[in-house]
Amino acid sequence: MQIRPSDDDVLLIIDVQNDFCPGGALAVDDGDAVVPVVNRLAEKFDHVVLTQDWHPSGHSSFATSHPGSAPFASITMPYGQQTLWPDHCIQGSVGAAFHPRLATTRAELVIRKGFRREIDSYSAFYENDRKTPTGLAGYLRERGLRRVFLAGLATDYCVHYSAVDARRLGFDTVLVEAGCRAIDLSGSLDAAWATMAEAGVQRVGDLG
Ligand code: VGL
Ligand code: ZN
Repeated sequence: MQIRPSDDDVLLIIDVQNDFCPGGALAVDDGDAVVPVVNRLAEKFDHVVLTQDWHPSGHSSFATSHPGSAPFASITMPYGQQTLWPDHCIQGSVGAAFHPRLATTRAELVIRKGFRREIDSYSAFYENDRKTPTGLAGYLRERGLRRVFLAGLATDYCVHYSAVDARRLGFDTVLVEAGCRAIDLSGSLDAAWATMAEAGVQRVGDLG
């Protein structure tokens, strides 16, 4: 599919960080394969925004913060269900840094998320209560950006939540599959595709 990004399009690159790449604390299979793809995509856009998962140590999404709970278990938090993860993307750590080959220089904005100990934030737009904004929607609107293209890690978590919220906020939303890889925890990828389709997220293989 050929899409010609216009000057009110933005590429939102989600969480291309060392901990989500092979060898990292929460490695996504083949996660580093997205790096050349998103670098190529970024060349096509006038506007590029990056997100960075950015947790304090002892974050409430870490299994280690819940004695007796294992990584990848699900628990009930005041804001709803939360999957527990291995400790990852600790503020200032090498794991939280962008992949060394990610081209970051053209990014206009880096939005950090998950920095409050008591709540996780998968989406670039809202924390996991789905109510507390990160400020990204206001930024995009004030800049006149209307259509959001997404790529990055992981398809079924942070990319998925960001895409659904972008639609909910009224942005045209396109997910570029070649630039994404998934965690796929007990059917999470199929569920994510279904939820995104229902929300009106457009899915394209790549941008020609
Ligand atoms: C992510 C789980 C925990 C992601 C971040 O970037 O998809 N997944 N934190
Ligand atoms: Zn995280």
